[in-house]
Amino acid sequence: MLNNIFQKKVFKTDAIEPCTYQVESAEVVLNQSYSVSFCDFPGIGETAHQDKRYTEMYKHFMLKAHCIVYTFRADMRDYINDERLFNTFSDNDRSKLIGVVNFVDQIEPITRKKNLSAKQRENLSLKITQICDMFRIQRKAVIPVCGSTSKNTYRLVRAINKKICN
Ligand SMILES: Nc1nc2c(ncn2[C@@H]2O[C@H](COP(=O)(O)OP(=O)(O)OP(=O)(O)O)[C@@H](O)[C@H]2O)c(=O)[nH]1
Ligand SMILES: [Mg+2]
Repeated sequence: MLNNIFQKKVFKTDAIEPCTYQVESAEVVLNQSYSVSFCDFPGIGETAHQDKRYTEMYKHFMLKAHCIVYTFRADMRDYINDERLFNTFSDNDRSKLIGVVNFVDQIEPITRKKNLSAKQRENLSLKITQICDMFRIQRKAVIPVCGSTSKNTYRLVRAINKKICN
């Protein structure tokens, strides 16, 4: 997703193996006075031991961040790890949140077509409602994106821009 924003392979990705174990960041220098740091974090849910370490790490960085983009997957329905993590978020953390639903191309019923079918769009809308209700996020703060086709990347950039300019 971040690579789509940069239109460049800045952060490592892998089809099979987890590959982000530390925070990795890329700096965008806007001018002599301003720059924006984009950080990629390891994801939770691999092992309980890692989750404990990552939760501490998130807490530390979330204090400093101006915008937090939290990614859910459109094709997964187990939320236990997200729930556990969201319970640690303060109101201040929440005010910086943008929810992303990634992998929208993989939402059921999967087709290999470029655009989502009417049924996929309907299921995506239900998925977003479910996420908003479970995690108390406003619908306008949840953006469906597709990491493989860059769909909605621009919408995400605009939302990030709005958060960091506030
Ligand atoms: N089909 C599809 N593939 C995607 C999408 N977004 C990312 N991918 C692919 O999913 C794979 C995993 O992506 P990563 O960026 O390595 O995953 P990650 O969640 O950051 O995992 P860690 O870095 O290990 O925490 C890569 O092959 C991406 O190209 C998407 O929306 N649709
Ligand atoms: Mg990663």
